[in-house]
Amino acid sequence: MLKSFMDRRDEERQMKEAGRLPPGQALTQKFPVLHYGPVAQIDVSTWALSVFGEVERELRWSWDEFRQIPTTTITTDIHCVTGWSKFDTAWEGPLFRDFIQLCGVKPTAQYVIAHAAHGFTANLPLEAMLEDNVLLAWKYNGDYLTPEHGYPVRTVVPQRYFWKSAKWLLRLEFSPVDRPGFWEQAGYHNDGDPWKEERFQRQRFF
Ligand SMILES: Nc1nc2c(c(=O)[nH]1)N[C@H]1C(S)=C(S)[C@@H](COP(=O)(O)O)O[C@H]1N2
Ligand SMILES: [Mo]
Repeated sequence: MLKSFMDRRDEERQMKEAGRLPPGQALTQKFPVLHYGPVAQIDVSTWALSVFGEVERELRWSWDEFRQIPTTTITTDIHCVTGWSKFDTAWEGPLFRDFIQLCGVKPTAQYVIAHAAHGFTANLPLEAMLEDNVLLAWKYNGDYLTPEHGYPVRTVVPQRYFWKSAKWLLRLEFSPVDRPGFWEQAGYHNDGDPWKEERFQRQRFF
């Protein structure tokens, strides 16, 4: 008990010294599960991922088709707005910026809105999604995602608080205008950069 407590604190100190712990965050060695509502139970025999909006081709991939797309594996740190950071997590899936070559993005596309099960949405500028480590992940640590972590597919956007990484992904919308997603409408910051501690929207007092 005492030992694992010390290990966590040691690792946290190391990460802090290495400049990898954003302000106001604490290191966790667990993998907390966080979402609104029940865990989505997705049947991959009927699941599909589709893209729509400002794209050249509105396409749709079944689970079998989706797994044929070449993948990239990244190891990255993730930061939840509730205060935990988890280090060196390994995800695999198509890199978002490779993936969009398949559907072609029109110059009018400025924002990407990820639509997930139960009506969950998360919005980001297209530019943020084009970073070299944004994935449509379907593996974590070499295995399929577990239902509670987003099976079969989730977005992983390491540069932002983890609420921007939508579990149980169903559709990707390319939009000319921004539209706040689920947590953004609930008062979370529209950008969610953990290094700037963009947790909540500025309160309006009067
Ligand atoms: N579909 C969906 N995705 C979601 C959420 C959600 O409520 N629904 N919550 C987000 C939040 S707030 C966090 S911190 C991460 C947590 O991912 P994890 O449960 O795999 O740790 O999922 C994000 N993705
Ligand atoms: Mo979160």
